[in-house]
Amino acid sequence: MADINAYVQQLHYGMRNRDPLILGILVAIFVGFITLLLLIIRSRGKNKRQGVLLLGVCDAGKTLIYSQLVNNNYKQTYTSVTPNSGEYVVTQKNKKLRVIDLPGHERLRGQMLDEYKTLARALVFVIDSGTLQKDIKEVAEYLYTVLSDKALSSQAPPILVLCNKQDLTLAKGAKVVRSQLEKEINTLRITRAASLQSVGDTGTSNTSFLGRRDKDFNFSDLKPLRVEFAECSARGKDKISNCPNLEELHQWLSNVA
Ligand SMILES: Nc1nc2c(ncn2[C@@H]2O[C@H](COP(=O)(O)OP(=O)(O)OP(=O)(O)O)[C@@H](O)[C@H]2O)c(=O)[nH]1
Ligand SMILES: *[C@@H]1O[C@H](CO)[C@@H](O)[C@H](O)[C@H]1NC(C)=O
Ligand SMILES: *[C@@H]1O[C@H](CO)[C@@H](O)[C@H](O)[C@H]1NC(C)=O
Ligand SMILES: [Mg+2]
Repeated sequence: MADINAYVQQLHYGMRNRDPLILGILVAIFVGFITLLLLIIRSRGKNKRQGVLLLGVCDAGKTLIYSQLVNNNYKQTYTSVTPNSGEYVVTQKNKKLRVIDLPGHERLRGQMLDEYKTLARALVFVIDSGTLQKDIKEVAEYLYTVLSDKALSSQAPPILVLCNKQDLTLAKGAKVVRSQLEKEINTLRITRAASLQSVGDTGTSNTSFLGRRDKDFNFSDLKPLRVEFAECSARGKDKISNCPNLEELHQWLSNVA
């Protein structure tokens, strides 16, 4: 009993003696705690963007892909005039993404992209691989617009060029699509740069040249932007052919989630 009393007294004495030290430790812990809290809040803010934008020209298959991803069903689609937005859950990571299907109509897509780009965590640029030959100009111009968008390139969302409609017999594979797009964008960037010069670029729009000036255009040279390619068929299920369905897209989405 006496032992304990002595011990408690000793403890009291020691405490009083170490008061400044303990205060210092408490302040340090407090400051560390606040810093940690701020860091957590900041990283939360960065991860807030959940939007996966489905982009592409008319009839590429965006709405059908959206329907497969969000509602898990196949349905008849019609030219969209309004965006669709729905939840997609990446089960392996227990994370949610918001898939946003934007209309591809020439008159709407620019304004829609401006409206939704701040939400973009990732972009999926959908291509009709069956009619690319015919549509290459329009497709390349839209992709060029997306890739050279200042706000987007500062956010640097990962981009997937999705070569849809692989079930069609004349569909081009991802490799061919990539090289055709590179060729088309290569000429496009020259004509765009030239037209800006002839207009007498006012200097307000510091034209950023896509890729490297000393080389032909290559998707690998887009520095902060990472552009990948994949194949899919939004209609793959009812075909006997062993063309890919949406597996590559699911895999990519789980990587960016
Ligand atoms: N064969 C085939 N047809 C497809 C595939 N994906 C979409 N389609 C068809 O292509 C047409 C256009 O598909 P949508 O999903 O409406 O195209 P969209 O990109 O939403 O077009 P907009 O809304 O006008 O921008 C529809 O008739 C679809 O059934 C595919 O993988 N294979
Ligand atoms: C933008 O313009 C400045 C000076 O006008 C130049 O130094 C810079 O390299 C330009 N940036 C790009 C991306 O061309
Ligand atoms: C594009 O760049 C990559 C990596 O630098 C290279 O492997 C590929 O061959 C290039 N493509 C063309 C068409 O030059
Ligand atoms: Mg649509």
